[in-house]
Amino acid sequence: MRPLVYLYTFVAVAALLLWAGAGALERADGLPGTGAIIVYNWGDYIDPDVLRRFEEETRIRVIYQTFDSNEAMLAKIRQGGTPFDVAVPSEYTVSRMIAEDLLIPLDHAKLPNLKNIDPLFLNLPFDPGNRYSVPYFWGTVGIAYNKDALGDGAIRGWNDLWDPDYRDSVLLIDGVREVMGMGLNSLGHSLNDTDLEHLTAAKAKLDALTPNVRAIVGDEIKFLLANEEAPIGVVWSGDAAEVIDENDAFDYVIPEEGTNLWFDTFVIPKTATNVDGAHAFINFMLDAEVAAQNTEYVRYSTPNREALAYLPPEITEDQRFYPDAETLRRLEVYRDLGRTMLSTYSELYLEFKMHRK
Ligand code: N2P
Repeated sequence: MRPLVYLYTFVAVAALLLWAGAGALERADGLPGTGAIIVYNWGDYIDPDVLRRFEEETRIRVIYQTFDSNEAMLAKIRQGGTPFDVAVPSEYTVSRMIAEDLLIPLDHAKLPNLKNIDPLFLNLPFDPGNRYSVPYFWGTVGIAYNKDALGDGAIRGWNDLWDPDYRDSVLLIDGVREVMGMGLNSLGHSLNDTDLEHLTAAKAKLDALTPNVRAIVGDEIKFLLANEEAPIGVVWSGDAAEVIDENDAFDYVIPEEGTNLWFDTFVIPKTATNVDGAHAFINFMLDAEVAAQNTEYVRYSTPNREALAYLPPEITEDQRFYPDAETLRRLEVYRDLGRTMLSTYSELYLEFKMHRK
């Protein structure tokens, strides 16, 4: 071949390779042809490596957005501006979303990994037959405290937090049901109480906690505790597990007066534009080995029975995060109290938050 022909051939082959390479990149990016899904999840609630694996294995790109409360998530989905394909409400918000016709029924044929979920977590009253939701993580609301600072066993229940010794010592997770629930439980009332007198009393009780409240915060609560910015935190269980991993001065207590047992779930909102992609994502997350990897990262409790085999016993046998049946029996699951009652809760909670000293 003449040199010029070499050159042409070289240029042609190089162009072809570039073109093919760009195509591959595009696919890896999940651009044309392969689709994308928009996942709406709580902050700090997935192993980024799991997301990467999903994208690699399915060629479906994940656009990922986060929220920090059921109420914020619900408002955004109601409003309908973003075409979310998957969302992660807790049980009482699943009920609300079903009632408001915001969800697409799941196609169980596309979720073969549902068989991995412990039947204990299936068919719960908020969604009989799991028509709309499948379990992701579960946990409790409780108290993380620094036993070196306060003394081992210093905290047993909600009412310990009102001790005048704990001035400026308590961080609260910013959640309306969580904080109002603490007020209600501390008075011996139900977390689902709708008696206005009880709710007002709970709010007054919270006001009395104000001198001890250092701050009301979001996901950063775990870093603040682990860094010993405060010795006490009202937190979700998995956040406490992470704090303890970071700082072994901490312990986690399920309050003796009772507390909330919650279940977070995957749903497909009616805003979805890629329903098949959403099912593929949920089914991937239900895979035993994926769920185990995700559980080790996120530190919440997994409802995936098959995943337990992949997890170290230090995790699965820790009664603080996998409490026994007897403990579970004295816990309460939030019920959907309806829009009006939730507004009442929110108003009282807001008043408590705003009028702190
Ligand atoms: C994760 C939040 C846990 C959700 N940052 C509690 N339902």
